[in-house]
Amino acid sequence: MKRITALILTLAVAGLVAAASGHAGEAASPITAKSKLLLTVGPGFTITLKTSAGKSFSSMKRGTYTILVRDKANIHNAHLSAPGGVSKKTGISFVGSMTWKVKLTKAGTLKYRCDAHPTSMFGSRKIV
Ligand SMILES: [Cu+2]
Repeated sequence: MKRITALILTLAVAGLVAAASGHAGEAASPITAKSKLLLTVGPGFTITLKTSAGKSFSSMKRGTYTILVRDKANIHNAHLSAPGGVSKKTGISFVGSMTWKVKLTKAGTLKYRCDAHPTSMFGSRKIV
């Protein structure tokens, strides 16, 4: 009986450790401006922001980021904004790639969205 209890405890602790370390492929700590970013919109109804290595992240340090924007549909756009007057966007009819240099000087929330579908295609990251 004791052995079974110990086994259950071990499994529970392992589960907690796995939960604390976050999702696979997601940076656990804030990324820095050394990471280049990829903002991809379309061709379906999706907009994603990842590192160029394909990693997800939830927070980022202040700094000047290079963002490669890939706008893959003429019904969507990419619109990014952040505290300090940061506002960049592609045109909705635009299809193609462009590179943005984005200077994040203030803590807060970086937001990105498609202006044509702002309630379904959006996301945010914490700036620290
Ligand atoms: Cu859209």
